[in-house]
Amino acid sequence: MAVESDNLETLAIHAGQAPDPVSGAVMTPIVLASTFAQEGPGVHKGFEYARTGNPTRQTLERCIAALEGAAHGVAFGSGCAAMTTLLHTLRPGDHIVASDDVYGGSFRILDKVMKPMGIETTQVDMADPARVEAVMRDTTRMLWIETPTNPMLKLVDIAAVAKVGADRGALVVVDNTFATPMLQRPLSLGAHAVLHSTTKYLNGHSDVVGGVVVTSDDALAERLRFLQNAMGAIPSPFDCYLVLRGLKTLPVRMERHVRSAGALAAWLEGQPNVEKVIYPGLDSHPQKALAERQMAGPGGMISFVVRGGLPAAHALLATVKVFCCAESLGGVESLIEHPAIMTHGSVPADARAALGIADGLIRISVGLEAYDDLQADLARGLAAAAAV
Ligand code: P1T
Repeated sequence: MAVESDNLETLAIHAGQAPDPVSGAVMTPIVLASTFAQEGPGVHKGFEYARTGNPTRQTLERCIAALEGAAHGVAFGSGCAAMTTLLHTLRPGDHIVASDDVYGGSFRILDKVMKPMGIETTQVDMADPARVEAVMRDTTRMLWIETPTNPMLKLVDIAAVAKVGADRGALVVVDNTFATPMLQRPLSLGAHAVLHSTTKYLNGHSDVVGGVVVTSDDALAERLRFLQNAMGAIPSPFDCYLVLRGLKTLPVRMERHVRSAGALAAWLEGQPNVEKVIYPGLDSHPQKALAERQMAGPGGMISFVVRGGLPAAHALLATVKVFCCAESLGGVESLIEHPAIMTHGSVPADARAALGIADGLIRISVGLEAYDDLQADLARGLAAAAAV
């Protein structure tokens, strides 16, 4: 029997899972078989061929769906695979309205994959829902919301923008990768579907690339399952197992990520060669009130601008040791990166400039190391940057 609960801490450990009926194993088995025996043609235990369905994957899909309060989950081989498959529910001639500041790879899919297929996207600062409404067309079929955005940590009022989309019959999708269901549950605010790069906080240990889409819309879920099987961008059973394992500690990890990030953001704001700190929990963040209303915590990501531009940024990145210079986020270890060169290099320079992705902009993913070590590491990095 599966454990039932309304508490995310319990669901993260038990949702979709029960001791293995054959062996009693308390952890979900990794089922590697690519095909499943059928008693006769079409007579089977619910699994036929492993692209179509796999027990380890199904358990993961059910667990993440439960955490987001969704009826269905569909897992993929990466966040980008999840996005590309979801976008294939659209048809040529359809139009998307997306947040202006999205992960560089998400922009690349919209601009270099979907646009040549006749699916155009208009990007807009969604801080004001009226701006979303103003760019919607008769052909707008999807709103693509990222909140907090990557890397500028802008927020979107999900309930307000979802209403604009739903009133016009558009599917409202939220990329909830930065917040996780621990901090924000978009379906309860009116979104129709939620996407995650499970590579990040959900797995949490920087050893899996994966993605998922969850929804309570039965027809959308059926179409996504069809596309998951037909297009085939599935995750491996081992990766599904690792994400399931990571999910069990998501609630406690997020608590620590938020606590350390909040303290570091406040400390960074007091440093003389830091020009600006962007963190939704700071009074200086223009949408702090929205963060408090919409999120259970401001998250574990901080962006800041170091004085001295590119040379100073290079010196900082070369000096830090606890923070590892690498793309990605959401792992137990702290990461630091330079969005203009790294994660958002695929965004055109003029668009980056308009968003504020400057040469001095640094993004950090605050990990679970001792807080004092994190602060001391950044202090050394900032001293090196000041000396350039
Ligand atoms: O890397 P992948 O699992 O394919 O996920 C893509 C993706 C989707 N959505 C958001 C908000 C993301 O941040 C990402 C991936 N982002 C990084 C690799 C990064 O360093 O920002």
